[in-house]
Amino acid sequence: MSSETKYSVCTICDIGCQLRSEAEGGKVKRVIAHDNPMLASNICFKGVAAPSIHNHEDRIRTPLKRVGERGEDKWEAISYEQAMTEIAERLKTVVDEYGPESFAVSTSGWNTQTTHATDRRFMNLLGSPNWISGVSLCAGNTAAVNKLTYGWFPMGDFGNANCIVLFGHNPRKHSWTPIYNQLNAARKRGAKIIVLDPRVSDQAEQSDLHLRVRAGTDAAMCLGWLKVIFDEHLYDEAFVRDWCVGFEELKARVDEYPLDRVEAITGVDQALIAEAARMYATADGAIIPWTPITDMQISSTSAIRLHSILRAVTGNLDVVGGETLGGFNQSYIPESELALHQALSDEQKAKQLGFDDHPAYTYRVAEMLKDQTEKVWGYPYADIVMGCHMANPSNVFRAMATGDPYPVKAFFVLGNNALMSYPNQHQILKAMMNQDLIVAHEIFMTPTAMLADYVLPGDVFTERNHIADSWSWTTRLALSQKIVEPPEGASSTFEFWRDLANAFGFGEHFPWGTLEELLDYRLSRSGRTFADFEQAGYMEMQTPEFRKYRKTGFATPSGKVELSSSILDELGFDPLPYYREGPALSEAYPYAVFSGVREDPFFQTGQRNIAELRQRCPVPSIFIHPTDAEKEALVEGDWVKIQTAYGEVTAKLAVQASMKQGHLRVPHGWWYPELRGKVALAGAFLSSDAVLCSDDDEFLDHEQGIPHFKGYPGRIIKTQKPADFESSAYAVGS
Ligand SMILES: Nc1nc2c(c(=O)[nH]1)N[C@H]1C(S)=C(S)[C@@H](COP(=O)(O)OP(=O)(O)OC[C@H]3O[C@@H](n4cnc5c(=O)[nH]c(N)nc54)[C@H](O)[C@@H]3O)O[C@H]1N2
Ligand SMILES: Nc1nc2c(c(=O)[nH]1)N[C@H]1C(S)=C(S)[C@@H](COP(=O)(O)OP(=O)(O)OC[C@H]3O[C@@H](n4cnc5c(=O)[nH]c(N)nc54)[C@H](O)[C@@H]3O)O[C@H]1N2
Ligand code: SF4
Ligand SMILES: [Mo]
Repeated sequence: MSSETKYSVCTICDIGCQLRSEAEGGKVKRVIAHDNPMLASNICFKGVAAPSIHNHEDRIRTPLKRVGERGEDKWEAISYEQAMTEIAERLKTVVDEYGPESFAVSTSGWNTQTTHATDRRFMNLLGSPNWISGVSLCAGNTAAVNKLTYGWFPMGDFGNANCIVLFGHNPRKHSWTPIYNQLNAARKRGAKIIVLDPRVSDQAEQSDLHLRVRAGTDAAMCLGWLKVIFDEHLYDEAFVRDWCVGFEELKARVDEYPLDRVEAITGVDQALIAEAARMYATADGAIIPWTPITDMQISSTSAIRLHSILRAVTGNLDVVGGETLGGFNQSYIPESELALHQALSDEQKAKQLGFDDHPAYTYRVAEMLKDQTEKVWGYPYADIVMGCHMANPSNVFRAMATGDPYPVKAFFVLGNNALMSYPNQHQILKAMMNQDLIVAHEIFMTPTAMLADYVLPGDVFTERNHIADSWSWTTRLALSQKIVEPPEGASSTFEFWRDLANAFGFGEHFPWGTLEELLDYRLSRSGRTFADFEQAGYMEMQTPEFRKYRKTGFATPSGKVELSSSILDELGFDPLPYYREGPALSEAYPYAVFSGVREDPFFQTGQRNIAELRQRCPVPSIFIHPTDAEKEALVEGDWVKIQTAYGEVTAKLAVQASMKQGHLRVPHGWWYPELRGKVALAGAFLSSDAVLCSDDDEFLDHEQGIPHFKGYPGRIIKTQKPADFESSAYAVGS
């Protein structure tokens, strides 16, 4: 049997490692390291398991139509053509009755990368602004908030930085592997690493300084750092004078956070706070890499803005060893253009759910930044990490559930387990039960897909050609080659949107017959085709032009770095960063519960059905500090429930000295594929963090409306191992 090897960009998690895949006899056999030594050092468990995922017997291989009640998980197999005809007809009925804004889409990051913004393109032509994504909680929202300060989302120069600050972010061998490698290389070079984490995480263990912050208090910590930096004149006075606005106002705000106050809020000794601030501010080249931890907490907008302010005032913006403002890759048409945001009228943009309540990443801000973005970066809309100009998920699910402020009656979900991937899972279920039409585009039958009317099988990264462009965050373009054929009934997300567009009479805007033609189009301004790109190599990047702002200014309304945000001011929010306390702990709910610490063998809600991965982590765990365990009369291995005022989840107890006292860690993403047919929605409500976390106002960041997943009130009680688990193949012996 002949075997071959091709370049792949792994899309199992969002970091997109460059690897190679081997196929034999029309099947993927192995995923192996890249041949470039810079890219070859290691592959995580999940990447190695790609052939088991791609060839898995549970993969959906043919379009399915619901025959039972919604959520009953009963299906008939139909053809792709029948599915698309019926979906188009039913969507037209909804749009005719309720208007285009009654159509919402939820999608995700890398796994649906072959969409090439055709989803936004379709929605913008149709007239719906109600697109949401998991990136509203992860990097997409950071990008949007960074733009408020200096008009772009920078990438840290790990290769040259002399100090790296990790706010919770904990890359390790099987999580964010390429960043883990970069951190190891930096440490070897002598770069200092500061970690802020309630736990003694893997990165904290090896850090130069570890600040054990109380969960959810990162914004207060940053204000404390600025207090030290301003009081001790550790900032770049020339840059602040020439390129920043709002310094005096910011300084006055920072003066409200003396270190004794910051110590009281964060639980970190003030001498250590000052030492860390000095280490960061005096390093010759320092970075604060993006972190999801500040993307999911009550003061998120302030915390993200504070990171961007720290970068700017310490002179680390757009310099070697600092944070690069890369701009678009000029040889690849960006998603920002493909999305056709201009096609959506102002009237429809203003209907975007969240536009009034929580506008920071909606079209409302995008419109305010449009002229300057075009002037500086060449395009009016900068879709960085997909996350800009989107609706607020909680507002969308409320509208779906209740019709407030208007009905949303059709919901398409592509490569995203939406039921479990936002706060308030109870409301999401209610929302989905109230739909006239749900379509899921998936590779496995997830709890979300079980709630659909139609499930369309997706392809995977070994089955399609692609050029990954790092979502315009950097200028890197990476080659990913098809090595095997997708299942016969499968479609790429691009084909799905193109075919739907044809059914709606928008075909002229989707003139690409194949993905390769679309890739040719995206490369056309550099006079190349996909075949040329494949021939030339596997990766290219543009050399950054540092301090471009000296020629163009920043892409903000003032053209400067806005320490005080004119946009937040105009929207009626506090223009300066502040700290807000999350929902209060109480006698009934005395612990601060946080989601996070991803399990090594899985990506988010996925892969619980992949035996070689599940064996590494058969059941979910809740972490507790030994002192708290003793107080609660609990021991390692007990089955426990975390309860909040909103719900409860069950998992096994792990007593860990590395935990911070007073905190409980709840895992994200657990459902039980093996309980399909035995427990409703395959146990999606048994152990999911989204059951515990509310989206009531006191849980939501004001400006973005994102939930507080980092330190909400809960309690822990002992329970029995759920009876259903006894029959679970993976729970044996656990
Ligand atoms: N409650 C809660 N919600 C969260 C988080 C949390 O901690 N708690 N974390 C947030 C974070 S950090 C992130 S990054 C997001 C992640 O949210 P998602 O990126 O949606 O992550 P997954 O849960 O892995 O869901 C992806 C789905 O895509 C399917 N899939 C995989 N490959 C393909 C493909 O090639 N084509 C198609 N069509 N489908 C595919 C998988 O089977 C899986 O069901 O969730 C966010 N939401
Ligand atoms: N194997 C594997 N790897 C993954 C993923 C996966 O699902 N599986 N998911 C990927 C994705 S999409 C993401 S977003 C990342 C997430 O990965 P990371 O960025 O590493 O984040 P987490 O693992 O959620 O949590 C990291 C640390 O944050 C600490 N922490 C909790 N609350 C707070 C807080 O309020 N403040 C501070 N400063 N620290 C806090 C926790 O104690 C924990 O040690 O992992 C990526 N890598
Ligand atoms: S870290 Fe693992 S799962 Fe993520 S892209 Fe790399 S190989 Fe794939
Ligand atoms: Mo994430």
